[in-house]
Amino acid sequence: MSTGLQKQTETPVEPPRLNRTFWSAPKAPIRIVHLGLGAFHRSHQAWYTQQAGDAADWGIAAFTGRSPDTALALAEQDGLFTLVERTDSNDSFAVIGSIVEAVDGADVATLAVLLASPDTAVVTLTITEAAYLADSDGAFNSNAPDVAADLATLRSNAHPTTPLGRLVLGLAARRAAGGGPLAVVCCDNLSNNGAVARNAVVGMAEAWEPGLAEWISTNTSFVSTSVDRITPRTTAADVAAVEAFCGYRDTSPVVAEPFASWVLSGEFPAGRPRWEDAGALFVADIEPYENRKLWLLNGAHSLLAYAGQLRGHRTVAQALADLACRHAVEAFWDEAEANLPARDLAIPAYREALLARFGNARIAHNLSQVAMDGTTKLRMRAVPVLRAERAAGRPGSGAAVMIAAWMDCTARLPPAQDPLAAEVAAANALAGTARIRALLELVDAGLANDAGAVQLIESLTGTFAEALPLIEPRNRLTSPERTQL
Ligand code: CS2
Repeated sequence: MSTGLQKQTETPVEPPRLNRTFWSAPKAPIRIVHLGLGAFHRSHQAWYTQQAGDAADWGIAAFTGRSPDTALALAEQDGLFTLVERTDSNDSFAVIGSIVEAVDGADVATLAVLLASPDTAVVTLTITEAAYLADSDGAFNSNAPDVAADLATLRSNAHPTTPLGRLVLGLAARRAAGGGPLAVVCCDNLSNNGAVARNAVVGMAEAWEPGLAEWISTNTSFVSTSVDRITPRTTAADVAAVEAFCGYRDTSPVVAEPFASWVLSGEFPAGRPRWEDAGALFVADIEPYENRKLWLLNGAHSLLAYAGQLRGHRTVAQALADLACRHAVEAFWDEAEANLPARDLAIPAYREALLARFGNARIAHNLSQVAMDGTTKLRMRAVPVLRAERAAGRPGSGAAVMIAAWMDCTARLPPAQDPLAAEVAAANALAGTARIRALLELVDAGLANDAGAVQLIESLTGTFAEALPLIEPRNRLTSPERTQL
């Protein structure tokens, strides 16, 4: 018997692509230009800008770095993306609309037009630590090969390829157009990052056209910041989770921990969003905040990255769960803490919070990602603590073991991305103490001349093999003691 019903061929309904119907606020005018459109910019500065009470006045034009992919993907979503805030038990989802234009970084002509505009008041940067081409003392290295290549393009009126060269060209357009003063806000994990950015931008301009360097020095405020929000790389599973929960397809969501912090110090001659509405802190003296974050968070991250990979772990949470790594982190923290001013920094609570943040196993933060650019990162994360400990007459083993573990990784794991990768490989062709000294020289020339430091680091290589290392933290408090502080 026929039912009279035809069998339907079911075609799965494609969810719509994330678009403005999911985010109804009008586009804010472009007043911020960002260089380095990656996941961290989106989970941090874009989020802060969206939370500001005057967000409607502050749109971001964000330029990618080497690869245009994120710009191309976001442009198809009108700049919109989903921020997934991930706790250790659940996810929450929010659309972020503060990026109103996502642009391929190679489009230097658009960058120049935007920087020339007097409407643009702020330039934010997340171009990676290595991109500032700084020596270990933060001075601009005008002999770096990238600088020579960019200077040649600038001189021949072609488009530079490094973020520094592009920024300098944009600032030249601003000077020519009379666009007026503005603020450059460095959001990379470097100590004294405003000064490092100033040295780099003014140094590059000086080598091209000294008059421009002078204009930049007078008209650009280089704001120093300490930025913080753990933001792992987005995975295919994250894309699927957004689709399942939100009912639209977003090819470029960002996952981050709920915690966020932004401490800033400096002038904004053409204004800025009210980032303080979202919890940003404006301070006169940023150094203690920078050091607290760079040493305790980033330092521990690098230590976990090298020690953890040597012990076969893949993520920060996995490494922290290994007592060998955990003890090394606590010992390093004891040393770092001894060199931080105790007042106002609430270091015991900060450490306790870090353990919880690192321990969030739902944030799959890959150690291999943290391990990249080791020569630059160790300079900010291990060297200052090691130097301070040695100056105080203590060995500094907690910081030294981070450098030793990095050295072991360079020899035992596939080569990681590093601005000095060729030099690292050449140093590894040496043996014994000569190898240790040559590798240390790439991180800090001064320490490489300290025979005691070289010997200490050499003695700590091999720490993270199979057996538990014998590093015991000095003043380790138990969790209940810490929470009471
Ligand atoms: C990490 C940072 O990859 C790294 O070097 O240490 O990206 C870290 O996750 C952020 O600074 C957290 O704010």
